[in-house]
Amino acid sequence: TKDWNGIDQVVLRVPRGASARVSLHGGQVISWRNERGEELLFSSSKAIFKPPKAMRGGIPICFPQFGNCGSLEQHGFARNKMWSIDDDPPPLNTNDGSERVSVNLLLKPSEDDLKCWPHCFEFRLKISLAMDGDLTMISRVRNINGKPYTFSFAYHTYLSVSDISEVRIEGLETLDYLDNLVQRERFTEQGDAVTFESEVDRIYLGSPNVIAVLDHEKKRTFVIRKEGLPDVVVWNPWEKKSKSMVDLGDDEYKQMLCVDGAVIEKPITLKPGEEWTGLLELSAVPSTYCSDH
Ligand code: TA6
Repeated sequence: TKDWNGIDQVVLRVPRGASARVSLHGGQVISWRNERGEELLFSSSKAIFKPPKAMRGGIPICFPQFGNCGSLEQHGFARNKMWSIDDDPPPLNTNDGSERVSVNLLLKPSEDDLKCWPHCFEFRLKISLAMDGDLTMISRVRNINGKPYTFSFAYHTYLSVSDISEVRIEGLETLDYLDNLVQRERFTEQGDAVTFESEVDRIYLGSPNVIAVLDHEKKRTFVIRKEGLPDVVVWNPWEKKSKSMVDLGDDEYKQMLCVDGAVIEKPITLKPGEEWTGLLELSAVPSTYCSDH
């Protein structure tokens, strides 16, 4: 379909008239709605929609580099590329058989890409919407018989929350994290949950495969299940940083929280013919969480 900018989008809808749907622009999920048609991902009201530049929000794919401590642009080039529909995806052995609608996308390096990152890769991305509205993303990166190469990766997931000061993350307690606000110095999480009173920009290391993000006002819990993604990025820019971002409304930091399944501390190295898989499953369930504020 074409959207308001006349930009090609893929929209996945569950059959039988329910309102659950996922919209994609290139390899970026830009909208995920539940069966009541509620939007579950954050999109900035000031997003700059200049394809293929990633818009601020949804779930941009950070590949082959997370952050800016490498030779490539911030978060790598994959999120700024137009992907193609993959008509003939190789079979996946992770399909649990449950009924879902899916689209398969493919990204291969262009001549330009090979100039800045000279590695032969095929990146296959399968995005699925289950009947109950759960969103699954499966990334498969294969080294197509080039020399070995190393990459880092993240599903840069902007969750929509009602009020960041009433949100808590469970599942990261006692973990070590690298704090991007102090040159990635290493700390250990002391709290019984991660809560938010100021800017947070951390990479939690060696996390469990299930993380919960509890939104008090909406009485909603995001359950994040992941495989092959040992690290979790947690980011909220808060007020001061937001004001310096042209593509984020001044107060919008209150309605967003990035919780990214990622591989950063120990990047992946693929030998010729090897393949890496990173699976992320998001669900949004009603919760009776009441903040202790
Ligand atoms: O940790 C997440 C992060 O690296 C933050 O430092 C912030 O830069 C965020 O990603 C957004 O990056 P972007 O390039 O999308 O503005």
